[in-house]
Amino acid sequence: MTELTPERSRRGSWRGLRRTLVLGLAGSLASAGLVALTGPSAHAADTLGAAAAAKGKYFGTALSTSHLGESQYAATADAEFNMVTPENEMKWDATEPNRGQFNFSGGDTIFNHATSHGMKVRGHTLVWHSQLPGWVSGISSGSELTQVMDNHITNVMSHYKGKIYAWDVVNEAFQDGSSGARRSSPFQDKIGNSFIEHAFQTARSVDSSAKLCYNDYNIDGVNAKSNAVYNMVKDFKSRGVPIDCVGFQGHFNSQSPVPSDFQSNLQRFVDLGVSVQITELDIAGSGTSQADNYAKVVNACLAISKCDGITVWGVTDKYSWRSGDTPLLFDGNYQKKQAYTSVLNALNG
Ligand code: 9MR
Repeated sequence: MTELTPERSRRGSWRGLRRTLVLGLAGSLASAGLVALTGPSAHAADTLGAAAAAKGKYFGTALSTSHLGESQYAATADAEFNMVTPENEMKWDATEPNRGQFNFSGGDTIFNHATSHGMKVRGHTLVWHSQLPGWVSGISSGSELTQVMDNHITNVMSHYKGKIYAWDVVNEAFQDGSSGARRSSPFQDKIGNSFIEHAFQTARSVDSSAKLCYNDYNIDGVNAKSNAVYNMVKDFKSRGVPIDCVGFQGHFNSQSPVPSDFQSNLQRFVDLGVSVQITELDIAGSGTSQADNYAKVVNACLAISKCDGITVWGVTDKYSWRSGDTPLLFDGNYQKKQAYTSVLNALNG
């Protein structure tokens, strides 16, 4: 029960007086036809998830089972975010370490934690050349690998059927640099270009309720790699290959800063008929420059109605995959950084 201290009481009566004055003034202006009388202005949300939700978006984090037992880690995640991506637990090496033997223990731990705290889950990731068990890369026949890929997608998606907000169906299939070519991978090399659309078709047939995303990094501005992804999405849309979203990972540092054409690049993908999501945001740096860069990303997403939301790639700097860059919103002691305030203000703006 809240005690009414003299201080609270004073603030209370000042608030009451101020409210009377403001309403009185607004009422006179309204009757004079000078302003429209609207309801009380919305209270600014005080968590990232709530602020994003007020704008029709989500704000998520990657979570790892390695740290869930640390109370501040879990408490910070639970308080601030409304979407979760398992950082490693739904990848191939975790879910099918041996052929046909599926293991959902880590994925389920993250899924259950998230959903029991009111957060949704992005599935990450079904087909990726990395964190891929040796038995998969050892398959030499394209038709056998296609069957194995289909079986993997089918089992993992069936386990979570109807419960996942969006799946990163295929991750990082294009090369960096100026070629715009597909990256060499077991899937690309043995199945060929068709592996991506095949994966999306299988995914749709297993769980039609999840949004299906293609996810990649270094595609945040217009460049050869993002052009290649753009052309793939355009082609998929023209041929009816099921794709709903493109994930822009958003790993930024001084060599790859937030590009000035970030928003227009997102927009050109939206114009193809997909939504866009910022899926693994982290920005190297500190202080005002880091905070400003975060605000740029948030403002770009806010400006695009079909930008579904933003996920940062971890809760605290100390557990970031690149902790030396201090790229996240909470420091190693779970204190809110300047970047946190900048994101919250942008979301509330
Ligand atoms: O953050 C993840 C880290 O814990 C893993 O060791 C690493 C292994 O590849 O993957 C990291 O997450 C990656 C994500 O799954 C895909 N995009 C790049 C991310 C950072 O490497």
